[in-house]
Amino acid sequence: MTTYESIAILTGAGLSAESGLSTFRDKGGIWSKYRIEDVATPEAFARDPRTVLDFYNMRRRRVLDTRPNAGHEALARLEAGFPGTVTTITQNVDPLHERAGTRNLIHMHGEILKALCMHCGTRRRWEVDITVDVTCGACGRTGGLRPDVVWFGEMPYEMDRISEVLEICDLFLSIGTSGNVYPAAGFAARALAAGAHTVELNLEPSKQNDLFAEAVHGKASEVVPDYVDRLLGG
Ligand code: BJW
Repeated sequence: MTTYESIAILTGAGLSAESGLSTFRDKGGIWSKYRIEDVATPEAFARDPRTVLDFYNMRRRRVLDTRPNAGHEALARLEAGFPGTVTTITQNVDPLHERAGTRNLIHMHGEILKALCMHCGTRRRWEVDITVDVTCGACGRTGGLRPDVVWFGEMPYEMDRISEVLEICDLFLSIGTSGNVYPAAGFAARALAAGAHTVELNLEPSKQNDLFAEAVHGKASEVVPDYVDRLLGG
């Protein structure tokens, strides 16, 4: 296999599916049970905070004892064993990359195990339910805590750092994402324009299918370890 120096990895909900966490747009996925407009916009939170908090409280409880699968573990092995730079950009709000051992990680859509205070901007670890009457431990004000996740219409985290990573990567891997949500859905095109070899590892062809020089379709727990073995094996 070609020698690379800088690998950028974009991951999505399909990587965590085999750990038992639902994807969004597959049959039976989260958006088949909830309307985006009701639970995943700042307007929904302003209108009906209890419904939005209940939705994330349920999902937070679910991730607390969820374990990474062979796909997450293979990516952590790649970061540890690859002689160049590996940066993992995840759209997932779950903690499974870090539980597997990945360290150079960007949570572009935030983290469900953190709370954000809308009054003072403090982000802190948060593993219990958030309710409308919780007081922020940093500023002492009540009613401003929300899950630290990025809703539609909000700016994803660390976009400047992501741009730098996409600009210098020579291999771009897109794993377990349908390619429906921007700006992440535009990363393959940006990496390709910067000269990277682009690869999709997904259950099925994504919306960006034609931007990938190489594609392997199958379960993340199988195709990711195989691809990482190829990269580390030289
Ligand atoms: C497997 C598998 C297995 C299954 N193995 N694979 C037009 C109109 C209005 C708005 C817009 C517009 N065009 C663009 C926008 C902006 C909007 C957007 O993209 N809308 C689209 C719907 C059109 N985007 C935003 O608002 C974003 N912010 C923004 O753009 O700010 C301005 C800006 C401008 C320029 C630069 C920078 C910023 C914010 C988006 C926030 C998304 N938030 C969510 C919720 C987060 C919190 C939570 O978890 O609840 O993020 S939505 C949801 O979708 C979640 C995910 O991270 C995201 C992506 O989903 P993902 O990961 O791709 O999952 P699925 O389910 O779609 O796909 C799973 C895939 O896995 C499938 O392909 C399966 O086949 C596969 N799979 N099992 C391998 N075992």
